[in-house]
Amino acid sequence: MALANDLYDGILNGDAKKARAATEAALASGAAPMDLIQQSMVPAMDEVGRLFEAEEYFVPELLLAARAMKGSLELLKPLLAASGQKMAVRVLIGTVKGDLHDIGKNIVASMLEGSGFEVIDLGTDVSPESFVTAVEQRKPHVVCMSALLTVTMPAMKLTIDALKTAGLRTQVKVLIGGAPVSQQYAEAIGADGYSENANGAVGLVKVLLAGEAA
Ligand code: B12
Repeated sequence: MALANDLYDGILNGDAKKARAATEAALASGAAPMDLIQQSMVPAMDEVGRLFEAEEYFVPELLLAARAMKGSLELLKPLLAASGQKMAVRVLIGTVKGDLHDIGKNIVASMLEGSGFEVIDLGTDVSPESFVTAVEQRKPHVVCMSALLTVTMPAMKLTIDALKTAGLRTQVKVLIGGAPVSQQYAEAIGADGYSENANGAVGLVKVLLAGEAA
C-alpha cells in the first residue's frame, strides 16, 4: 500500500514530516496502529540498522530515523492506549544503565498501556539503584527492562541482583527484551521471561500474573 510505503520511506530516510503525514493518512483510511508499527515502522528501523552495519548510514542518519519513528509513534500512542480497561496491575519499565535506545521500550510501554496495565516509565539509562528505588516506592507487579547494546545487557543482571539484595526480587516478575537479548540470556540471569516483541510482552505479563492479578 502506498501510504505504508511512504511511512517506511519516511522513517528510512529520516524524513519526519513525510512519516507523520503518511501515519495520519493511513490512520484516516482505517489502518490499525499495530499494523503500521509491525509492517512499516519496525521493518524500516531494521533496514536502518542494516545500513548502519554496512557503514552506509552513520549516527546522524540513525538519529534522524529515530526522530521520524518517534514522531509517528506519538500519533499512535494514544490510540494504542485507548483500548482496554485499566487493571490493577502496575508495570515498571526502563532501558538499563548506559543504554539510550528507547524506541522499542516505548512501543512495549504503549502496548502494555493499551492492554489496560498501569505503566510507569523510568526512561533510559536507568541504574540498578533507580530500579530498586522505584520498586520500593511504586510497588509494581512487573519490572520490564530493555537493552539494545551487548555492552549494557549485564546491567539487567546487575538490576536483578540489586533487587535480590534489597529483598524485593520475590515481589516482582522481571521481564527482559531488546534486540541482543534472548530467552537463554533471560534464564541465565534469573529473569522470569523474555519476548522478542511488544505483543509477546503483553502476553507474558498476562501469563505471569494469571491468578495473582485483579
Ligand atoms: C535507532 C538506533 C539508535 C538511536 C536510538 C534512538 C532512540 N531514541 O532509541 C541512536 C542514534 C541514539 C543510537 C545510538 C547508539 N547506537 Co544504536 N541503533 C539504533 C537502531 C538502528 C534501531 C534500534 C531500534 O529502535 N529498533 C526498533 C525497535 C522497535 O526495536 P527494538 O528496540 O529491538 O524493540 C523491540 C523488541 O526488541 C522488543 N523489546 C524491546 N525492549 C523490550 C523490553 C521488554 C521487557 C520486552 C519483553 C521486549 C522488548 O519489543 C520491541 C518492539 O517490538 C539499532 C539497529 C537495530 N536494527 O536494532 C542500532 C544499534 C542497537 N545501535 C548500535 C550502536 C553501536 C549504537 C551506538 C554505540 C553508536 C555510536 N557509535 O554512538 C550508540 C549507543 C548510545 C547508547 N549509549 O545507548 C548497535 C548495537 C551493537 C551491539 N551489538 O551492541 C546497533 C545494533 C546497530 C548496529 N547494527 O551496529 N542508536
